[in-house]
Formats: sequence, structure tokens, C-alpha cells
Amino acid sequence: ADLVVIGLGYVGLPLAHEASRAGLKVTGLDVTPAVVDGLNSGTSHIDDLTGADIAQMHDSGFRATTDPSVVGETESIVICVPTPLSAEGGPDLSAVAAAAESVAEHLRPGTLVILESTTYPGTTDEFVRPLLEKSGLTAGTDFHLAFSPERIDPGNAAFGVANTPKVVGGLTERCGALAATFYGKFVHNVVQARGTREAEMAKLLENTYRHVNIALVNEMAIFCQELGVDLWDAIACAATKPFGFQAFYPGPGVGGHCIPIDPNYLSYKVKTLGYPFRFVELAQEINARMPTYVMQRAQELLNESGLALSRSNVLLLGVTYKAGIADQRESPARPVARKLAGKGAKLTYHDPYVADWEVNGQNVPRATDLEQALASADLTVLLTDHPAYEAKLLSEHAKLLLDTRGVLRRLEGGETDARRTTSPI
Ligand code: SAJ
Repeated sequence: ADLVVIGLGYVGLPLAHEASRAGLKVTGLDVTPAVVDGLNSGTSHIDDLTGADIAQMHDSGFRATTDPSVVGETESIVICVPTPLSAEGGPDLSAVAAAAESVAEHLRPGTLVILESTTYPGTTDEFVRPLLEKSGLTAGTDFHLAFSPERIDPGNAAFGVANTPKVVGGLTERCGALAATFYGKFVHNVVQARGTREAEMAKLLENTYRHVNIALVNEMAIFCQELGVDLWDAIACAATKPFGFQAFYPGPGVGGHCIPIDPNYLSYKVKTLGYPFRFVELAQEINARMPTYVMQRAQELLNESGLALSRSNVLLLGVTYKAGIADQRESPARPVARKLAGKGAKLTYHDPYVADWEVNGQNVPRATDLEQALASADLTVLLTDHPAYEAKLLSEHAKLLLDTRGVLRRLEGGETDARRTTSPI
């Protein structure tokens, strides 16, 4: 095979797909038999690829396996295994270690090995390299080693593997050049970092930047409410600045498997130097406070209508971590639901992507008729702005709406029916 991709999830599979489309013969390696069998029978287990995409890969010679010896029959290996948060707050590198060790058993001279899993600066040089050198081969001379951060944005139809610039950093200049040439076969724009640490850090900078700026507007949302400032309007005004401003929006919290997680890898590594990475700790604290704030806003809205949160029927709209996808990882919906239920609210939920949903071990009744659910709920809390939740529909049918994603702002002129209290977070 021209390429072995280790880890066939939302990162590895799109990479394998794009390389296949470019004519590379790709073999996928995964430790989960169900994933391997599914792919070999032509089904996709990730939202961003269809069965047809998998069939197309097979036409280019793609096959999946659990047998690590395939590593000995290829010139390039990309490791895309998960690095979840460990108990100590850093990346759990056990999957990376397992992948590196299985590579070391079969590694042949001249092979290019690239790590894509998100981790702290220094991981490739200090952690992965020694594991690979158990093969008896020396990194940088007998085989080549690089890091390249994944930039998959789940559900993003505009940007995929081929048209998202790819940063690569090599253990040596030559490793970096070989990695750049490899990606250049199927990625339009490849950017060479100075080394593996710069490439590792670029990813953490990207996501920490997002995390901290979301926390900034979240903290602003809380005091703007009391100042009588429409923060959403202020953001729209600030966004007219044609340079130097990127809009972020307040929300019920920050979900996903990257933004709330990746900055921890940096603060974890910085802490080993003996001091905290204060921006990340503050951002984490503010973002984690948002579900409580949502509950307080819900209470206020109901009280303004003479109702109490306890015994009120509250409809939650959208429980995934972001619009348009089914992924619930780190979604703030569950913490919000726990706090509302804790105040005695009777919850129902609606989400086109989620068929059943439990909170505190109890199933939350699922609304299927959206208009009817909006009309019968004392309060509707919109948590994820799925396309189905059109501003007009909400404005016409919701009695009371806490709109944590500013959907109602998308109404022409932003006007809403005065009878119904609709409030952004
Ligand atoms: N969010 C806000 N306000 C904002 C933007 C996002 O509250 O202004 C929330 C979202 O609702 C979501 C969370 O933050 O719960 C993360 O949002 P996200 O748009 O960053 O979504 P991810 O984590 O799926 O994708 C991100 C990528 N997103 C974009 O660049 C738009 C990117 O940071 C990485 O490529 C990817 O994570 C990754 O894999 O690191």
C-alpha cells in the first residue's frame, strides 16, 4: 500500500478517503473489528462520509484490517488515533503508544511515519520517537518522522482534507520535506513548520484561541444582560470591522471533542514547568459556568410571566454539541437539563439527530411534533441551532423562548412578536 492510516475515525477516515481519491492505494488499520468489518462491507460510521464514499475507496484498492503487519508493506504511515483527556488533565497517550509499538514491530527502513493526534508540544520527539526506535531503526536517518495536526471540522461542507491548508513539522528538515511531499499528493496547500513542536503547538494555539474567545463573549453575555446591552447586536456591529476582529458568539457552554479538551494539553504541559496557564483555566471556569447561567435566565423569564421553574414544562431544542451534526460529546445540554430538572422543571427535548436522551439516568420524553411542542411548553430553551429551528417557526409558536444561540436575530430586522418574551442568552 502507498499509505497505512492507523485509526479510522472522524480524522483517519476522511484522510484515507482523500488519499484514495488522489489514487493512492490505502490500507486502514484499526483495533476495533466492528469498524473494520463495517468499512469492508461498505458502510460508513462517520457523518462526513457516505457509503458511496466508502465504495469509491474500495474501487481505489482501500481495505481495512486489524492486522498491524500491514505496516511492513507501505512507505507512509499516518497515526490518527484518539488522545482523550487523561485523569491528570493531559492527553491520554495510550492509543498513540499502542499504535507506535505496533508500527515498531514491523517498521521497514525508509518509511515515513506521521502523527496527527492532538497532543502537547514535544510528544512526537520525546514520546513517539523512542517507541518507534524500538524497531532498531533510527528516526531521521533509517526512517522519517513528522507531526501534522488534523483540522477536520465535523459537518463543515466547505472545508475538507483537500482544501484545508496542512501544517507539517519534521524531526529533521528532510523528514519535514518528505511529509510535505506526501501530503502534497492530495492536499492543495501544505505549510512547513520549523519542526514537530511548532506543528504541535500550532494546533493547540488554534483551538485555545477559539476556546478563550468563546469564554470572553460568554462572560460578556452575563454582565451585558444586567447592563441592558444586547451583546448580539454589539457583536454584529463589531464584526463590521473589516480587519482584526473575528466574531464569536455566547452560548450555553462549549462542547465537542476539541475546543473544551485541547487547551488542557497545553496547560498540562505548562504546569510541568511549575506555573499555570491562566487563560485556559479562566476560560474553562467561565464556559463551565454557562449551564448555571442558562438555568438562571430560564428562571427569570418564567418569573416575569408569573411562573415558577418548578413544575413548568420546559422544552429543550437541540442536545448535540453544535448545529447540523449528531455528536453529543461534551455537549452542554445535559448539564443544563440537570440544573433545570434539579429545580423541578418537567423536561421534554427535541433533536432531529438524537432518538433517545437520558439525564440523571432517566429518559427524557422526546417531542416529535415541533409546533405542538413549542405551543405546549411553558418555556422553550434553544440550545443547538439545528437548521430545523427556523426563526420564523420559533417566533410564531413558542410561548416563551430562551434563545441561547441568537437564532431569532436572523429574523428580518430582528423584530420579534412583543407578546412573546424571547431572550438571547
Ligand atoms: N461555540 C460557541 N461560540 C462560538 C463558536 C463555537 O459557543 O462562537 C461552541 C459550539 O457551539 C461548540 C463548541 O463551541 O459547542 C466548539 O465549536 P467549534 O465550531 O469549534 O466546533 P468543533 O469542535 O467541531 O470544530 C473545531 C473546528 N472548528 C472550526 O474551526 C470552526 C476547529 O477548531 C478544529 O478543526 C476542530 O474543532 C478540531 O478537530 O480541533
